[in-house]
Amino acid sequence: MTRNEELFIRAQRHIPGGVNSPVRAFRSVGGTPCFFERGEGPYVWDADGKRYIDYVGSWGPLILGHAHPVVVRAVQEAAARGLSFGAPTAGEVELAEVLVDMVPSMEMVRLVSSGTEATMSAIRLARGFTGRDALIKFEGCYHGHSDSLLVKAGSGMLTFGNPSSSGVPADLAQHTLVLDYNNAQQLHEAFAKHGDKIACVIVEPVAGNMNLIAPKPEFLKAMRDLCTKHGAVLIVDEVMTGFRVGLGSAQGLYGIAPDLSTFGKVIGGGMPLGAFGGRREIMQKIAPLGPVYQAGTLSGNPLSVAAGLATLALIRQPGFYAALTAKTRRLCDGLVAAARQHGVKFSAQAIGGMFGIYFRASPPGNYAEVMECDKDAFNGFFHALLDAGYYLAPSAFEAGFVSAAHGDADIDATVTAAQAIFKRFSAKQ
Ligand code: KE4
Repeated sequence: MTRNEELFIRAQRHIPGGVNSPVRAFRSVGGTPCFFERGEGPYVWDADGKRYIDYVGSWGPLILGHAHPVVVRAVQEAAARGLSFGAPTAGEVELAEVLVDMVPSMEMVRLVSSGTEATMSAIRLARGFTGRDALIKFEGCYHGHSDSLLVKAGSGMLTFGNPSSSGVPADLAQHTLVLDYNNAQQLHEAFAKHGDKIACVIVEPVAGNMNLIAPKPEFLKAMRDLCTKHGAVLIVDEVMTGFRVGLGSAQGLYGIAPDLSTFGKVIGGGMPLGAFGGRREIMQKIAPLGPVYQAGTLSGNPLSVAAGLATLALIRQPGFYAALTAKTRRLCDGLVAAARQHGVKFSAQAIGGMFGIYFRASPPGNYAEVMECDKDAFNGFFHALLDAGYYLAPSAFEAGFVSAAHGDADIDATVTAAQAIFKRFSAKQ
């Protein structure tokens, strides 16, 4: 029995599914999850001492790679001054100033401890600001696990949603309308029918939780125009895309001006940190200034703030995103060429430092097309790469991430390993 297997057996005794977040359990791909013990740069080592080149990076935060010395030192120095105060600190002021400077649409910002808290708070704020209850989200998009967001599409077109999780009250889910991603026409119809009830639209500006789906320009534009016309709040959820797809995040890349934005992952550099922010007239509704309550014991935690400030300083260095994007494209182009060489139906795309790989002839444009991807082929590919020492997200419905620490040699080794796997695939076809 391997140490990973032993740890997984022990873990399942006292932790539901043996994990503290479901996707880690490998249920989508099968097998025993990796228990990691150490990370450095693009590499992680599991409990059996096996090294992997990591393309998950803790689901996006580790844009600098694992254990970046500047980030680690910042956290160590902060820790030596005290772990938490439950009182304001200068670091939080500095981070707020940096975030407002890096995100032109944000005039004010509130720090929290996770992406879920950021989106949950932003939705409550939009409802408090507008006095309305309804919200629009899109099928396949994930914005964390607050109740109003664990909702699946209603039975009829443009009918309000039903819970997608046990424990979510139906009379809460009924305020959520779930539309198709990239379907501008449906957005127009939804606002025509419900416009005066809609508090907000929340969107992943690049979808990364149903694999990677690029937005259609007309989709984002329709969203912005309709929210403006009907007085709804546009929440752009940048928890995954924030400072991942570019220095200006997705809103800078696609030129969309949110009313509120949510952040997480990269801004904490691997430490627990989220944020929501936007127009001053909206943010002033948040307690203690306004009537919308929101709070958190560890909000703005000094160690998370130190990691965030160190990370955001390093990603602002000239050429950072050009290099990161080039590496991510090198990976995708190499994988596509290798698959084509062996006649395997496969496609891939890169947006900044995130990528999608698909066992489908071309990248999907919405949830229904994602479902056409060959999940079994992905699972076989995942495990073959894992055995060879390359760690992809353990689900066909997740995006992948490259860090600044990945070198061309790491990327090329990954492509070479994939080539051998595609060769075996084609031999079986
Ligand atoms: P957290 O509460 O997990 O920090 O953030 C929730 C969230 C919000 N918005 C977007 C766009 C997100 O991608 C996420 C979380 N992403 C998942 C990755 N699929 C986190 C991984 C997990 O759930 O373990």
